[in-house]
Amino acid sequence: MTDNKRPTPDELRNTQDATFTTGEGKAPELGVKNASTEGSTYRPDWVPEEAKKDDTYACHVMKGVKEMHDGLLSSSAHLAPAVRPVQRRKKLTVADYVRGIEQGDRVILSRAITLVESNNKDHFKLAQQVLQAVLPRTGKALRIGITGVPGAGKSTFIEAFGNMLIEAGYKVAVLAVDPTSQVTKGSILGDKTRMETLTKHPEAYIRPSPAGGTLGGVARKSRETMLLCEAAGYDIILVETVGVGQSEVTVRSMVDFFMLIVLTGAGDELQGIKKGVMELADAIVVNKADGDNLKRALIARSDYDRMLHYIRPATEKWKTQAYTCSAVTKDGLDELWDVIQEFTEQGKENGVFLKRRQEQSLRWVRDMIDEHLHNLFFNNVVIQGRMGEVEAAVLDGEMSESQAVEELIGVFDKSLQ
Ligand SMILES: Nc1nc2c(ncn2[C@@H]2O[C@H](COP(=O)(O)OP(=O)(O)OP(=O)(O)O)[C@@H](O)[C@H]2O)c(=O)[nH]1
Ligand SMILES: [Mg+2]
Repeated sequence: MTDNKRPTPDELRNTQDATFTTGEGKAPELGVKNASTEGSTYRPDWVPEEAKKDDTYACHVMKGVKEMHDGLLSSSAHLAPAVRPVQRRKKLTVADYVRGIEQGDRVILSRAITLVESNNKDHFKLAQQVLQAVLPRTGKALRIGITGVPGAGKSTFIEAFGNMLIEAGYKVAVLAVDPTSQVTKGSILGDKTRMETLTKHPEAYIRPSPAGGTLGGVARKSRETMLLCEAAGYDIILVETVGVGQSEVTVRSMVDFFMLIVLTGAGDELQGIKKGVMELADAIVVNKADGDNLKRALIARSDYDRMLHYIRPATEKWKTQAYTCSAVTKDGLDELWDVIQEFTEQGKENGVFLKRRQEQSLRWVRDMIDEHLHNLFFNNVVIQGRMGEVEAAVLDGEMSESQAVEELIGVFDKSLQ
């Protein structure tokens, strides 16, 4: 076992076994006095006649047995509470994390992501040091965002598309951004059931959404998770988000290419897709173009293409178009990958790709400042003490909203001096 490698299940089993036996990991031989068992056993009151002559009789009773033969606790159990050996995880240093990530160690990568997702201040500091150290290795992956209403087939698509990319020789990481996961207690996205083969694939890494509270919190954690995955050698990052609320805007702001997965049935009203979401997309993909649905999918595709005429494309010098595919039969996936590659090549040539990345970096900085200031204000004890009173005054009509803001900002300013 090397220092930076976690033990294999077999190694782990061996160490655990050793804690339940004595000496060198071997069970003591019956009747033989053993330094570690001596004094902890005694002979029972009754032993067979012939055994009285022989001290090596096997039957010794251990003291402090906590359970009776029927599995119930003995009356003296409370005197000797059961102590389970706890396997503590070795604390990793920044160098351990960096080395592990650079070697593509998935266990260390997961631990680093957990650090990034933690709300603990020390973890935050450590995470930032790790990020800083791996920064030169980031930025080389292609970042693809995928959105669509629930049931559009995002997860099934990612399973099929991800496997296709792996077959083509890429390492793929799948992340999810779901600001509602705090409420639903667990991510509804990035669900591993729909990504069965991808989950098991050594060239794929799947991480569900962090539970970050505010969308800003989730956004920061997701971006940093993306950077860690890039540093760990993943070439393509697929970021899934559900097509409701503000999360598409967040994901758009962290990816190079953004696709909207839709279902057949023309008209955006039908699927609750807002025009705003179409404006973010570099491709609209009509999924489930298979079987009886194929004809309808082709009609939907031209309907979307028509709608796109009236919408400003999301990316400069790129024409957003509609495509069809089937995540089940895998038809159209190749074509879509060609489109993404063309988009990337073209963007790198005309400078749009880099420009977007730079704008995104600066946007991240500003967003993080916003988030930080927001927390600083609302977690301020003086503000917390004053807030209720000011809000009540607004509700009673004694104070205008603007006065309330001025009052609270004034209080905040003073508290900082
Ligand atoms: N026929 C057909 N069914 C599909 C296709 N893609 C997905 N489905 C089915 O559509 C249903 C929803 O697919 P998901 O992949 O879970 O959809 P999702 O967009 O991830 O849904 P949420 O995670 O709830 O947002 C499943 O029953 C899939 O089997 C497809 O290309 N063709
Ligand atoms: Mg899903």
